[in-house]
Amino acid sequence: MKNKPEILVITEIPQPMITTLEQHFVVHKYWQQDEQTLLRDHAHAIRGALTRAARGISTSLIEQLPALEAISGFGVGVDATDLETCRRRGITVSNTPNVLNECVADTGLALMLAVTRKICEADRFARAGQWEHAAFPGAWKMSGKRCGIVGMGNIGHDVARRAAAFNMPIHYFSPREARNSRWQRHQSIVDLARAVDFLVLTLPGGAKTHHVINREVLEALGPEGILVNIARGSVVDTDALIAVLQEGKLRGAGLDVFENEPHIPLPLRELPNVVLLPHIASNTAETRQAMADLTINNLVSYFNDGKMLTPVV
Ligand code: 8YV
Repeated sequence: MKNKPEILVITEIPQPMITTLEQHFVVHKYWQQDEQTLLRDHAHAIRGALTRAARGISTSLIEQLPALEAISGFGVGVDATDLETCRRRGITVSNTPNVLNECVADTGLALMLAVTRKICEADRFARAGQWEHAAFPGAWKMSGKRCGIVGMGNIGHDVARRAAAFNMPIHYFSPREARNSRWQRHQSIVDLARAVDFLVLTLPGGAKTHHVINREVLEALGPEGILVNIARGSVVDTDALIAVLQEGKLRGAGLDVFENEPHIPLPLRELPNVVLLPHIASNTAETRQAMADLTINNLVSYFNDGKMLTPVV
């Protein structure tokens, strides 16, 4: 193809994605190059960008790319990119909705089970040969307990359907009504936390939801409550979470996301009743392939037909 559009790939992505992108675009690898040289030589020609959802693209970089028209995000979250600036500049932004719902919801259920049944602790116990000396202390039952979901979007619905199969009554807090009228909606997150045993977070990140899971919510969830975060680290006040866990005011937590990824505070890593994952909810071969295809197809579609397939802005 003549005159391939130039794009900037912000974060390291798998080589097969680069190979496919290079069939359609001139690809600049931001993470591999000296920023000043790259911007001096190519800033005026770069029309597209590709980034991971959790990383986004900084406002200062957007401002240094005067020809930028389209940003394709690998992931569903768009909280790490300044959408207002994009709107003002007329830059189209897309994400990869829906293709990851099932895997993210599966991870939510995996964390709920792992914390309540102490799966990771039991695994450490078995590996260490401790079973030869003593029986593993008991855990707790999950089936039939009340499941609370914060953010009843598509992922929230998939968590609810799975939890319902465990005979768990479904409660939720969300700006929009759930598709199932048997699920009970609450007026605030604190009310929801008071009414449930599990609080599963599937709400978007960003300024509006920053630290909505605060000490008051965690204390309302109570000493038999379990927090599961498969949303964004920013929605939880991590210091408050650590404090309530240390004070025995919460039974446990299952966390796939953190405020300052990839750094996880030492006190969290030292708590036995916490299961920690390195942001892997969507990380299966099948889902990552679907996300990669959609991320690339959004850019190809924009530059061929003037429209992204799944635009957010
Ligand atoms: C990905 C995510 O792990 O979809 C999102 O918003 O955070 C995740 O699915 C991430 O985008 C890949 O780095």
